[in-house]
Amino acid sequence: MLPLVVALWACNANPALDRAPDSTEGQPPPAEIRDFAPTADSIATPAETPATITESEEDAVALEPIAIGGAFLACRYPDNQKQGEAAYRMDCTLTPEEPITVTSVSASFRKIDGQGQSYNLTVTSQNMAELSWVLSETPDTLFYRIVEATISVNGSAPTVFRAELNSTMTMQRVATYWLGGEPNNELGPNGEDEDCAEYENLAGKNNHASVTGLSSGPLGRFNDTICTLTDRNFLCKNITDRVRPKWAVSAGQGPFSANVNACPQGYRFALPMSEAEMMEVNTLIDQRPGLLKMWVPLSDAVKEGDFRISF
Ligand SMILES: [Ca+2]
Ligand SMILES: [Ca+2]
Ligand SMILES: [Ca+2]
Repeated sequence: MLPLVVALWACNANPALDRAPDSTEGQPPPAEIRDFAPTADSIATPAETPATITESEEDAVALEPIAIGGAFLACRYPDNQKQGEAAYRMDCTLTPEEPITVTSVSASFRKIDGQGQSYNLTVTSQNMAELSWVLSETPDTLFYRIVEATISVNGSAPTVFRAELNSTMTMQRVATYWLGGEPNNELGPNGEDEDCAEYENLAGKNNHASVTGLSSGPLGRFNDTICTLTDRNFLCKNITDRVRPKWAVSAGQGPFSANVNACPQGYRFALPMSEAEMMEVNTLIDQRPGLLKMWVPLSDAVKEGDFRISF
């Protein structure tokens, strides 16, 4: 299993306190982070949780505002979510450098796309003592990797934190997205089992029906196949701009493991996450009759039958 979260850093008004990210690729310099300086409006706190929880006047005076610039934010998606949901859950935790007693917190969260645009995430619940939050987001932002939070603890100045998602999530299967009878984990000629998902065009879907005698629903396009097959393109989603098309097919082909660098700049190996997106991709690939099949980021190589999506 991949490490859940890497490359976390915090931004502070004092550059000396900034933490360098583990990787600088594709990440804006700290100066840009300050573009997201919070306003009163952006420091949102869920209605269930008061913005400020102070035990007493005395406590508030006794506790020094903490320096949270050295804290780090980590976020991950819980397992077993499902394609086709209207919202997806993400869990985030802020870990201070030293243990602290928390008396008040305000926090707001956003996803950041490749051009630095931010998209608000909804805070579903907050655990003040543990500085942890349950967030929800729409499928539209799922493949953006950067989570940004503006957090104030015990009256500290609002501080901007960023976390880079690098995780996988087991995904409940939606039968209607798969071809009839798939996934079937059929053994290949050398005894390999089928651990990677491919996306069939209409010709492939019709061929599957004639070979197996099994019909598929209107959206059904996925099949599990052998991961080392090389005559497959990759499905790519635009995570950067609103100018180029939302979906693209990689120019090159390769085995499933070649997905990391397969997509064009600004696009990411991605999966349709709703019926509407399935229809968009169906339309796209059916207009490309020369296209054989595409990989999509679903694999049950870790645990048979347990398909994972990567972020
Ligand atoms: Ca399998
Ligand atoms: Ca199969
Ligand atoms: Ca397997």
